[in-house]
Amino acid sequence: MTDTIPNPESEGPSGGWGSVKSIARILGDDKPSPMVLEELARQNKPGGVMCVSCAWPKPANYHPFEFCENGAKATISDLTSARCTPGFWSDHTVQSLRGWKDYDLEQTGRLTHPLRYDEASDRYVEVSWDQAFDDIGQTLKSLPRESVVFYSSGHAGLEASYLYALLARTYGNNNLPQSSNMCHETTSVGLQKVIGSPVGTVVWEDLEKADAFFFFGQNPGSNSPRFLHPLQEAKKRGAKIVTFNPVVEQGLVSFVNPQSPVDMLTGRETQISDEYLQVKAGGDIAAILGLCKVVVEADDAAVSTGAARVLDIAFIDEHTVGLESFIDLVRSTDWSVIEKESGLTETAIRGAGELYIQAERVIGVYGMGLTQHSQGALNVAMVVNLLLLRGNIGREGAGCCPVRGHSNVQGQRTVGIAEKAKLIPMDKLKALFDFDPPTEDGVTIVDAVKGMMSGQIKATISLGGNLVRAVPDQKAMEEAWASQDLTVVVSTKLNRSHLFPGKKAYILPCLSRLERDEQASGPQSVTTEDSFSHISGSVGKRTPASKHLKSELAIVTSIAKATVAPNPKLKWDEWTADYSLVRDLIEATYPDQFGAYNERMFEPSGFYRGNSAHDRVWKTEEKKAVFTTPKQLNALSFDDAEGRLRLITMRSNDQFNTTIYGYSDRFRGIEGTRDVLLMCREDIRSAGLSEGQEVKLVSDFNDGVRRELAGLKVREHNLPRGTIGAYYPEANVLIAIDHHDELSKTPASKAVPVRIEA
Ligand SMILES: Nc1nc2c(c(=O)[nH]1)N[C@H]1C(S)=C(S)[C@@H](COP(=O)(O)OP(=O)(O)OC[C@H]3O[C@@H](n4cnc5c(=O)[nH]c(N)nc54)[C@H](O)[C@@H]3O)O[C@H]1N2
Ligand SMILES: Nc1nc2c(c(=O)[nH]1)N[C@H]1C(S)=C(S)[C@@H](COP(=O)(O)OP(=O)(O)OC[C@H]3O[C@@H](n4cnc5c(=O)[nH]c(N)nc54)[C@H](O)[C@@H]3O)O[C@H]1N2
Ligand SMILES: [Mo]
Repeated sequence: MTDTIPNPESEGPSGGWGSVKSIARILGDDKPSPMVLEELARQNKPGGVMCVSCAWPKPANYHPFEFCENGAKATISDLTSARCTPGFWSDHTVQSLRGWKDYDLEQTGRLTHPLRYDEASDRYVEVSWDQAFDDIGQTLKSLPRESVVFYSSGHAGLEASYLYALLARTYGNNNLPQSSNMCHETTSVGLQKVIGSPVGTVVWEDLEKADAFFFFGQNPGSNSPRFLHPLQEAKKRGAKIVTFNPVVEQGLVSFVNPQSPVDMLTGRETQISDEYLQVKAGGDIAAILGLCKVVVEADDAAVSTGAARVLDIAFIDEHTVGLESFIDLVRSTDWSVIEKESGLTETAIRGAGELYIQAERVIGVYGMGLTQHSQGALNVAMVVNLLLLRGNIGREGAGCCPVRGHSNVQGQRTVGIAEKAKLIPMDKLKALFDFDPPTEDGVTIVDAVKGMMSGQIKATISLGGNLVRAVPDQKAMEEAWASQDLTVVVSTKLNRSHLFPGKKAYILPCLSRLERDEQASGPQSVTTEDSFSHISGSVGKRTPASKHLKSELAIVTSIAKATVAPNPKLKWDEWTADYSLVRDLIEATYPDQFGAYNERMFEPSGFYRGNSAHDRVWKTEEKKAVFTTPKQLNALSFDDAEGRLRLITMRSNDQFNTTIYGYSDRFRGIEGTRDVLLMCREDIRSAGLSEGQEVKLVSDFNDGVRRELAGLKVREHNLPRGTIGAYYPEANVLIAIDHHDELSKTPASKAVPVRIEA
């Protein structure tokens, strides 16, 4: 079916020469240091450096080059020779930079000195580290504890992250939201509810044994390209791949392995998806219900003829609750309703359902296409329903595979960066550090943004990230962020968040993980956790971009020393001198997961910290895996009013979140611009528009607030009717902060209700 999917826009298969050319272009125009290729060769191998881009696992049997196009871009971007020195500010005011694109800010290069915002000149000026920490500490001490937020983006290693969480708690709150609050918090909350584990259950060996992969709203070609290697292997041994995605993503259609000389010379493509179902945005609940209907119908037929059951009855009886009410809904829901809600035909869903039944071992993969919806957690629960029907969780070659974003986003949560107090072993912290940890829950990102808007949040420390640009309601957020008493952003590069300084504002420049981290006891290494819950050591070798940089860990402990009352148990200086002591603390806090941490951190593919659901131990309220009966058949919080469209906010192949490397989205055939509105031909025609026409998008959320994005050029794209696409983060101005997953508060960025104004 896939090979007939028209994708005329694409320049060809993902991977292949296109990928090599794309890296070469970045190498050419980003002025990398000469050591880039050597650095790439060390990537994701034992004793090497763990990629600064995404959280895809590191296989024990690694390739000679275990990196991908986007890992290479992230590496090159960190190793650029361009520098954003204090001198940059003699030519630019903060106000003037607000007109710059994200791409242009990124091109200014690595930050070199700590900076303080000077209101009189509207510029950042150089400041000494000591002065910065002193002022930050004084200000934090003067503020109500609950008014300060400690945000982190998922870059920093486990050691710095553990101490950052300790900083917040010894300061006096659990205000530790993270980038996953905009991302896989739906998984942390939704998956926990139904299988008792907040993270995926599969490990690398499962990829090698699976008979089928079902992809729901995850785009490996752009966002986790090394996933394409095990998928290629899977196809070679006859495994099937089925994709549900409104957009025809090239990486899920075909792949040429850029690291296979034979494939590259012959242009030999591997077809990836056997079935590609272009579900409507927000239509997965109905689509998966349809798959379940195929399974249940086949099982009913087997029962009536006395053939072997299609449901895994032994597993269901022993391990699950809730099947009956779910099956009642499956039986009573008409195909016509499923077709209408999903936008797919019964025939297409039946074809996919047959592949599900034929496969003995199935992995369900998902990403932002499921999590970023009003009913994102229900989407996740539906994937679990499908897997549970045939015992596809906690068994070799099967399981649930949420693909995580930032390189250490999952790990930061593991070691204590969490706003939910019940997730933290507070008794351990109390015993280890002799203080009374705060017991009240902290804020999520949505709460934090609303708190800034209402004036209740007065200061934010950001360990990485670009919060102002990443959150919904971005225009209002810019004002709200700048109204705070203090903003501190620990960064490698200039970004838009820096351009809305609080009354006091600091930019604290840090080392990249690629760089040598020298402390009093010698060179340090750090650790990160990947999507499969494996922990790997990472050794930075490159010369730091500036001699004034500090490590993230050293910045965290310096803020802590300036802020938190002295306590002999809080040995911030000793920990900074030797990170292995911090790993001992992590082990003492989480002994079941981090045993022999320092000894095991350089094991090939990292060490596994375990996962209960992987072993069919269900830490849910019911002590079983839970079938969820969906209360609605789409993932939306609005209906299809006349003229209302569902906007997907998308990533290009030339960006990492708010970092824009360039203007080439070659898989989708979009070059030289990001100001596009993707629509199918029928939608263009029925809206009375034509290709190339400039339009304005306006929000159609039910709160009456005017939100708009102008200057988008209409472009025909292969999409289901009623589903349109524009790029993130540019489109974030259109999303209401109150439009989020009901359970986890993850912003609903994949079906934003909008209208078009010509
Ligand atoms: N190169 C690169 N790599 C990255 C990132 C990056 O920006 N660039 N970001 C990193 C981060 S933080 C994350 S979280 C991950 C994100 O990686 P992904 O989870 O892949 O996220 P997206 O690309 O936002 O969306 C995934 C897919 O969902 C589809 N989709 C949209 N709406 C729906 C829907 O309603 N149903 C279904 N079934 N599909 C839908 C989109 O078409 C898209 O193909 O990638 C990480 N890796
Ligand atoms: N509309 C819409 N909004 C979205 C999404 C979407 O799909 N659609 N996706 C959401 C998702 S999945 C996520 S994860 C968030 C991302 O939100 P964030 O994590 O806040 O944003 P990033 O763009 O990843 O942050 C980039 C900045 O991090 C800094 N940085 C880079 N490397 C390092 C480092 O090693 N250390 C430190 N300290 N700083 C570093 C640089 O200064 C860079 O400018 O956005 C979310 N927002
Ligand atoms: Mo993410």
